[in-house]
Amino acid sequence: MRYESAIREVRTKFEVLNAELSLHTSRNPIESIQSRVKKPLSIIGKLRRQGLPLTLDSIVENLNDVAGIRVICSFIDDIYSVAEMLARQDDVTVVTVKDYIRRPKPNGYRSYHMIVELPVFFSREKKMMRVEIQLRTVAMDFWASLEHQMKYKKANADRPEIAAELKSCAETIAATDARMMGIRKRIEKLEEEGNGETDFHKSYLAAAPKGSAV
Ligand code: 0O2
Repeated sequence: MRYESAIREVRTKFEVLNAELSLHTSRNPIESIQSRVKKPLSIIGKLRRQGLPLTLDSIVENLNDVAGIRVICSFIDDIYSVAEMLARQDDVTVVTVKDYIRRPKPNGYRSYHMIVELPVFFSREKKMMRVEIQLRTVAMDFWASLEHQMKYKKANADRPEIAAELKSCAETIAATDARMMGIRKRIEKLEEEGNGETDFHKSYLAAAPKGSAV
């Protein structure tokens, strides 16, 4: 319940940011938000692998990803914008950041990971809760979801030629992400240039005799 509450707090923060930014930019920087509380069996497995005690205190102390939230953004720069806006909020402490976008994993995995800590107020107490946030674009999510399915369900997914093919797909997707952001920026620039000419200026230009210095 505590971890679900922490997820709710963080989700609301992202929803508020998305609502405000979509007013300013007429588009949604956040496409969707998914969340999960880690299943008890996965928690036990992780504690065992790390040789940690199987107690509630040990979970709270040692595991940062019991509450997980995945924020799917439209463009690469949206990831950095919303991550920075969250980090600036004064009830949020950033515990760690792993930037697998600037430094992708050797297999090609790209995402921006943050562990944040924030207060959650319950009936009798305030608890500082940790949440793992994964921010990625729609394209990065497409790759990670399919890679996860293939890797975890098939024994041969680690063969070098398959790993190389998956990595090559990740690179194609990253290049497409960068191009899509470039296209958006060009459109925004053109719009800005168009808006720079006020209606008054446009009609003045149209009315001015050819060759005059307006
Ligand atoms: P699930 O089921 O998604 O929760 P740590 O959690 O810090 O002990 P690690 O590996 O250092 O372990 O953390 P990291 O690098 O921040 O990655 C944690 C999560 O990122 C993983 O959670 C995945 O969700 C995702 N992830 C990391 N690497 C890959 C990858 O190569 N492919 C895919 N598809 N996802 C990845 P879990 O706990 O593995 O699983």
